[in-house]
Amino acid sequence: MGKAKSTGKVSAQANSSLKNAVSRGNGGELHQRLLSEGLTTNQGLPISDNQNSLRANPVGPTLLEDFILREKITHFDHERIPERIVHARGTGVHGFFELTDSLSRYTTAAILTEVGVQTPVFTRFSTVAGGAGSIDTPRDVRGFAVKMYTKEGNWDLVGNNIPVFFVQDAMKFPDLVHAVKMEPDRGFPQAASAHDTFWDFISLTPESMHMIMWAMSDRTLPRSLRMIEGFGVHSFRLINKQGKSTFVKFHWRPKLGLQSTVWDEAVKIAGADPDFHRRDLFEAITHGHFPEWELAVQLFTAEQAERFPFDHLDATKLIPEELVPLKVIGRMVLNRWPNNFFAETEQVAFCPSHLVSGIDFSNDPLLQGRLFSYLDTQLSRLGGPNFHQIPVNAPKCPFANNQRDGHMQMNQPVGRVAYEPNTLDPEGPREQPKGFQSARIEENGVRGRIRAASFNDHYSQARQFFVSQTIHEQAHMASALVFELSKVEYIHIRQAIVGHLQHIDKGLAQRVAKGLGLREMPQPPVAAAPVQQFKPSPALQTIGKMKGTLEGRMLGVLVGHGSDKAQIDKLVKGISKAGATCKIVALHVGDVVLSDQSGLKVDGQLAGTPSVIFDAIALVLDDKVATAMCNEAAAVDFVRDAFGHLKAIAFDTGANVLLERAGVFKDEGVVSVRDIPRFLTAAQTRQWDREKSIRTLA
Ligand code: HDD
Repeated sequence: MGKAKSTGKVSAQANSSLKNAVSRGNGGELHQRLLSEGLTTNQGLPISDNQNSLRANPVGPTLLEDFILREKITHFDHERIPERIVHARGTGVHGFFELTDSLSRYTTAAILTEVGVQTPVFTRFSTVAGGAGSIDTPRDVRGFAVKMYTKEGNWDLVGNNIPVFFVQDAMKFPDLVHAVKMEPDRGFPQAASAHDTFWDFISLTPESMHMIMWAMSDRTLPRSLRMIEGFGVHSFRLINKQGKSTFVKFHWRPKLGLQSTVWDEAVKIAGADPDFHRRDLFEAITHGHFPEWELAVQLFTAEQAERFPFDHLDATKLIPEELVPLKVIGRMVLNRWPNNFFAETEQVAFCPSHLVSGIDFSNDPLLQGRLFSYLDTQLSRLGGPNFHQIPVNAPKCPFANNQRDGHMQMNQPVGRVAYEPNTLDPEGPREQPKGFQSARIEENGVRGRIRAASFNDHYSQARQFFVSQTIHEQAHMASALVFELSKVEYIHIRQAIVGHLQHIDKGLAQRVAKGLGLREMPQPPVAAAPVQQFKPSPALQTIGKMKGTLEGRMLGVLVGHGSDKAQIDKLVKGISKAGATCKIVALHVGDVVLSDQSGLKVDGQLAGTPSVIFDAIALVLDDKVATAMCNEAAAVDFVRDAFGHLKAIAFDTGANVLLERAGVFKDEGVVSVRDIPRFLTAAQTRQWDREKSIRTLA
């Protein structure tokens, strides 16, 4: 029969090990015996020498005939595929989505109506601007892409950790990306927006101002990927049995709450551990601490949307929770690290156009452009139109059609018929009347290259975001703007940005102008629409969404020879009871000999385990060791940085001398290690009030 039906078996085959491939092809006894030894060419030929190439004589040239060498090197030469043009650096995890509250009134999609069913997912987190080998902690938006292998087909929700976007129309996306990526003549900066071309583009793109406020906030400096929110960004539609459509926005909310680092910390983490986020996720999952997110929706009708004081089809706008509350409908748990980074994380192909019946797109012009871009990019990135057969991309439900051939075709469709309609293959795939239906929408108006007037308000929500932040977060934003713009060489670009800021908040504009040493306040540009004074929305804060818990956090305990064994035991027990991970740090790896002569295994050598990787630190040191550590830069930095990054510090009286050396003064967050409950409470948050005493913020 002529149908190309795949049930996932083909995928499994493609993924099968070399051993299986060889044994399937050649059942011979010699092969079976050699297989236990293992190494073969890709054609199944047992390899006798994997150390030496074939040479004309012991000191002679290598022979072209050496097909084993050529096969090995040719494969190696082609191991890399083009990295993603954006979101190149990422890390992915398997897990499941489980619906807890049915949306059957609004949609027919099984994944949103069948409570309790667990749907497998693959979720990839990413930075946007940097290349695949860049760092995990630049100031950048984080991608949050979820592929849900539903029983009705794959649904990809390809979002970010910020609910709005830089531009309104897909036409501007290549310009935005060219502006933020490293400058083409010099090949730097890598993974950084602090350069002329980015801010030049932004200064001429007032619609980006709302996103800029988010980008300059601590949201773009996450402490952990387990502590970020995710947003579908655009309005989508849900379609119910009667064909009625309701608008929907999707939100992922982390169970661990939100947490960010401070800028100086993020910069230092980049040096200490460029893989900080990837490692954090890997360690959490391999230790069974599975990160979890709630899926929440905002549902609203077209009539409601008419009354919003902004256009929800404009991706530079969000819908405040105060206007349309969030309804939690499910949870996602990530619980399985991929077997192979390349095969899964690198080859996973997300497309916003992958959706299931009962869900549909809106007219958001950014989304409409995305529907083209992703499928197109996968063709060159993954080499052809059969990328859906790669196991991580293949639906886990049956799929069948008459598409044939192409690069890397893994299936072997049988029969004569690869077209429809036909009479020759009555069993072949046919249209399904109950299949996907686009929302029945009446469209009218005059076509043209038009930006709707309802998209003109570029500053009101930017202002709302800024005024919704705590004073600490506002100071961080002002300082981030000063930092970024100070890296811009052209003064007119700095001035233009400060001009925009005046529409958002005069105080902010003044702080940034002062930080940049501008003598005069630049003129604000003409605003295309009046700035509306929306009420603050505390849900937009990061600090406000930090959870009073130690769950998912990591604490570091600095010890040395002679440290108080009983105290360390109590502390470690307290930390683990509070749900945090504890790492023992000392000058050297190996064991330290404690006060009772027992040995304690050290997890990290001090010079390689700076305090930036911890949420709080404890210093359990006797006088002698602490005094010696005063001459160790790594020890002084360990303490100074923890203090500077507003973390809680617990100390033994012996460690006083080290605190002094590091310039630490006692505040609410610097507590005796004898008072473990107080330390653990202080460790749940950052000491925001400390900041004004230790650094000048704009
Ligand atoms: Fe995009 C990748 C998120 C606008 C074109 N995008 C990509 C990824 C995420 C997003 C998370 C990485 C997926 C993965 O892990 O493989 N992109 C967004 C969001 C946007 C957005 C939330 C706005 C709301 N993107 C956007 C536009 C275009 C693209 C307007 C083009 C018109 N995006 C791409 C791309 C990428 C991509 C070039 C690069 C690699 C890929 O698709 O697979 O096609």
